[in-house]
Parts: sequence; C-alpha cells; structure tokens
Amino acid sequence: RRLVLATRNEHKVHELRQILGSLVDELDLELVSASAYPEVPETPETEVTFEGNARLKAVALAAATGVPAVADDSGLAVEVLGGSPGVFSARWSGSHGGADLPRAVRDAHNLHLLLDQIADVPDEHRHAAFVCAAVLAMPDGRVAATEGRVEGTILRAPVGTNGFGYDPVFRPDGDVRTLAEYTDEEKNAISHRGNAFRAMVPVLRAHLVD
Ligand code: ITT
Ligand code: NA
Repeated sequence: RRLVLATRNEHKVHELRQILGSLVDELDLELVSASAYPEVPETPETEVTFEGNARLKAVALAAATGVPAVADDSGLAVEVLGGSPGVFSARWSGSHGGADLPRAVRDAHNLHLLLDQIADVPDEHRHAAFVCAAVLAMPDGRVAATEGRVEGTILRAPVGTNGFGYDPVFRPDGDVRTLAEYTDEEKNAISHRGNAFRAMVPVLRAHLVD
C-alpha cells in the first residue's frame, strides 16, 4: 500500500515518518513524498484556513497520482497579532521559497520579521500556538480532516538548532526550552503535527484497509 505525503518540506516528511511509524509497520505502508512525483505541479494555497489549504494539496495530489494522499498545512498563530502569521506563516516576509529561495533561508526571513514585529510586546503577552491541519484525500474523492495544536510563548531571540521554521523562538507552555532544543521524539510527542497525525491514524487505518 502506498501513501503520498502531499508536501515538499523535507522536515515535515522526516517528522511524519516517525509519527506514522507504527502504522507504517502495521499496514506495511510505503510512504513517499510529493517529491516522488516531480511532474505534478505544486498546488497554490489560496484558502484562508489550514484545513482548506491542506485539502487543496491532498485532493490535487490524490487526483494527479491515483494514490491516497495526506497533506499537512500548518503555521504559527500569534495572539497579539490576531492569529497572524497563521496560514501565511510560510510567506510572511514575502519570500516564497521553493524554486525562488531555499526553505531554510525563507524560514529565517520569516522568523526575524516576526521577532521585529513583536519586539515591543512584553513577555506576558507573547502567547502563540502552532496549528496543524491534516487532510487525507482518497483517489475516489473521499476526504477526512483532523487538527492538532500546541500552546506556547514566542521568545525574543532564537535558541536551539533542531527542528525547523519558527521552532527556535517557540517555547511550549510548561517548559523552559524551545522546540529547537527538543529531540525529534520529544517534539513529535507534543507538537501540533504529532497531535494532528495521531488523530489521523485511525482514519488512515479505516480508509487504507479494504
Ligand atoms: P508544504 O506546503 O509543501 O507542505 P511548507 O513549508 O510551505 O510546505 P506550509 O505551507 O504548511 O508548509 O507552511 C508552514 C509554515 O509554518 C512554514 O513557515 C513553517 O516554517 C511553519 N511551521 C509549520 N510547522 C512548523 C513546525 O513544526 N516548527 C516550526 N515551524 C513550523
Ligand atoms: Na500554508
């Protein structure tokens, strides 16, 4: 059985391989990323919700490949910014990544722009949440969605080198470390992506087992 991860973000693929590891063993799944289908164009993210964008990405890839596809749309919602950058987390500084710019460079621009925008916000008002929508699309048109969150605080400067994106400035509630100081296993255990895709496991099982 093959399942396509409808993402070109290698960090997401790495985390999803761990989060879905037991299911992969149980169902003898072959997980491949969208990079395995270079002929399929990247889907523009034109929706205003994480679930809407994840649905666009999953449905397009399932239709193009004839293989079940699961997408992750995710981002950081900063309370004092009214939930921004939100669905614009990957394009907050205007740089798009992909062919234009390596993702790591794009992500560094986005992170520093965010820190500048909330530079005057005091510590007690720097609450934020990472949000992840997971959407499964079957080639026959069936679609199912789950969501996950993790709550925390935005620091004033990056700390740590693990993870990706905004991880070095995000300190989960109840800890003193940033997500970039977590091991992969520790991050997956509490993250928005871990929570969304653990909720997706029974859904995947139901749809992939005939
Ligand atoms: P795909 O659309 O190909 O999946 P992408 O990286 O463009 O890849 P999104 O559109 O979902 O993915 O954008 C996610 C943004 O939110 C991006 O800027 C990330 O840096 C950030 N983000 C999402 N999950 C994160 C995490 O676990 N840690 C840090 N930043 C994260
Ligand atoms: Na997005």
